[in-house]
Amino acid sequence: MRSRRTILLSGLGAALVSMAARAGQARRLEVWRDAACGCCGGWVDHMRREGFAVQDNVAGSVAPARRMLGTPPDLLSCHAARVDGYVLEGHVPELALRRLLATRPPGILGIAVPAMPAGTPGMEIPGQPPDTYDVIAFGGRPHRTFMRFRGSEPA
Ligand SMILES: [Cu+2]
Repeated sequence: MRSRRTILLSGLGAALVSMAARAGQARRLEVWRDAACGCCGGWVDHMRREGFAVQDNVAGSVAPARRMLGTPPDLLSCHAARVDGYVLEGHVPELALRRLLATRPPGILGIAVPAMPAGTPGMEIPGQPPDTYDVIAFGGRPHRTFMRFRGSEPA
């Protein structure tokens, strides 16, 4: 039988290993946005704060990147991104991305927050209450709601 001390130490070891894994594999995120988009920069800052190593591609148009990624034209917002093989569109909260990466539901190409709801990460508008909005999963048919948020919190 393992002693209490051994169990405590192995628990600590596991925690250290997972911390090291997280620090070592700064998750890489590629973004495509146009230079004039202020709220896109706000979203990039949000993702950097959450620990993503962001490769920020500023382009005259996001359309070629969307064609390359296969972003559905009915879910457009202001910027496109790719993380770990998944396609993102718009002000997707990090929490929704984290759930996608942890659960990897079959048949999903990516997630999107169409348009630009107020209160999404990078779209905080002083004095305006956050909208309630859906994060949409695409890739299957039809699109479906992946998570619902109000501002940056699940609703
Ligand atoms: Cu935006």
